[in-house]
Amino acid sequence: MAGTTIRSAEVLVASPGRNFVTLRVMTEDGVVGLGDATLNGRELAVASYLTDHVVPLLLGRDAHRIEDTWQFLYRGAYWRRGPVTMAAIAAVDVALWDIKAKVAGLPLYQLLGGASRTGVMAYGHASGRDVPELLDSIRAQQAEGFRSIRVQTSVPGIDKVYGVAAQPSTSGRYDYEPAQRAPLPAEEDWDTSAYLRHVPGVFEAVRNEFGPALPLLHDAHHRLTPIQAARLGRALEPYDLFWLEDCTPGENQDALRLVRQHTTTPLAIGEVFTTVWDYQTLVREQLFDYVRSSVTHAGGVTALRRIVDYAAQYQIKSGFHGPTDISPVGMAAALHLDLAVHNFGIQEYMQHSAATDEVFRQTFTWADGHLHPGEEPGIGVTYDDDAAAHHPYQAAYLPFNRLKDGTVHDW
Ligand code: EZ4
Ligand code: CO
Repeated sequence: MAGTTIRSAEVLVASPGRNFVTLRVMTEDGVVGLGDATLNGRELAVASYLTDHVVPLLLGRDAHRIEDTWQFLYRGAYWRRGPVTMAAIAAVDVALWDIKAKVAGLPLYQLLGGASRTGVMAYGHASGRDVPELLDSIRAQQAEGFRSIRVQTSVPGIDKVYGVAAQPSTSGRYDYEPAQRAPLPAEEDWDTSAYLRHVPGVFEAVRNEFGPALPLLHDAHHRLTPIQAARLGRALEPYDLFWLEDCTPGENQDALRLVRQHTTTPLAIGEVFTTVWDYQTLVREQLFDYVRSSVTHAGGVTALRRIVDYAAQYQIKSGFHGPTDISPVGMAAALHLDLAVHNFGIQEYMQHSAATDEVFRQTFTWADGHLHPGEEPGIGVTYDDDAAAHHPYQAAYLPFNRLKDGTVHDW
C-alpha cells in the first residue's frame, strides 16, 4: 500500500512540567501516528535508541504491518527485552496503531474488538504527612470524582517516604511527582520496621472515616522481603484492600509464592516489567491478581494485549500503570485497551499538569470516576509543536533510598 509507506519518523523530547519522549510517524499520505517512549530519569537513552537505531529502519516500511514491525524490532535486534528497548518498540507500536485506526476512520478500541464496557474505572492518589491531612486528601480526591483511591502515608522516623506529596493538596489536585529536575538524584531514607508498624493503623483510621465500601489501594514500592510482605498483607486484611502493589522487588517472581501462602490481600505487580516473560511464573501459578504494566514500558498495545490475554486464562485482571511519567499518548493507548479487553480491572489515573495538556491535546473524558478515550479516529491525541518549543528537556532523576546505616535500599 503505497500511501501508508512510512515517510518520516521524528523523536520529540520536551519537558512541559516533566520530561516526555514522543515518536511521531508520518505516512506518504500524511497520516500521523504518535507513540510514547518516556522512561522516567533515563529519557535520552530511549531517544537515542529510537533516533540512532530504529528510525532508519522504519523509513519505507508499510505502516500497516504492525505485527511484522514489532517482531522485526524485537527479534531483529538480537538483544531482547529491557526498559530502553521495550519503550522504543512500544512507541513504534502505538504510533502504527494510531495510524491504522486513523486510516480505518475508527477509534483504536474498535480495532481491538470494540468496547466491553461503557467506561474505564480509574483510581486517584491520596497521601498525607499525618492522618488528618491524609483524610483531607482522600476527600479532595472524591471531590475530583475518584471512586477508588490509592493511600500513601508518611511514617514517623522516615524523612521522605515514597508517594507522599510535599504540599497539602489545596486545589484538589494531587501533585506527587517523584522525578526531580536536578543534576543528581535526590536521596531519600527508609526504615522497613517503622513502616510495617505504622501502616495498618493508618488504614484502620481511613476505614473508620470512610466505611467499608470505598476501594483502597496501597503501593509498597518494592521495599519488603517476602516474609515482611506476607506480614503486611496479613495485617491489612481487616481493611479489605483492592490491592497491595509491588510488595517485593519485581525481579524475583518466586517471592510472591511465599507472600501468597500467607495472605488473601490481592496483589498487584509489574510496572517495571517489560515483557510477558516477566509474568510467566506469576500467571501460571496464580501468584497475583492485577497486571501493572503500561503500554509504554511493555512493548506497546500489541505486547500488553498478549500479557492480559495470558493473564485472563487465570482470572487475573488489568491494572495498568498510569503515573505522570506515562505521557498522554501512553495513557490514551491504555484507555483504548482498557475499554476493549474483557479482564479489565482498574486504571491508574494521575492527572497531568496544565503545561503537559497544552502540548498533548486529548479527547478522553472523565466523569463519575470513569475515563473514556473518546471517538476520534486513532488514539485521540495530537502534539502541539509550538507549545512544546517552550519546554526544552531538563535533566531529571527519580530519587534513591538509603537505610539509616547508609546502605542503598530499593526505592
Ligand atoms: O514510581 O512512575 O504506582 N506508581 C508508581 C510510580 C513510579 C513512577 C516511576 O517512574 O510506583 O509512582
Ligand atoms: Co507503583
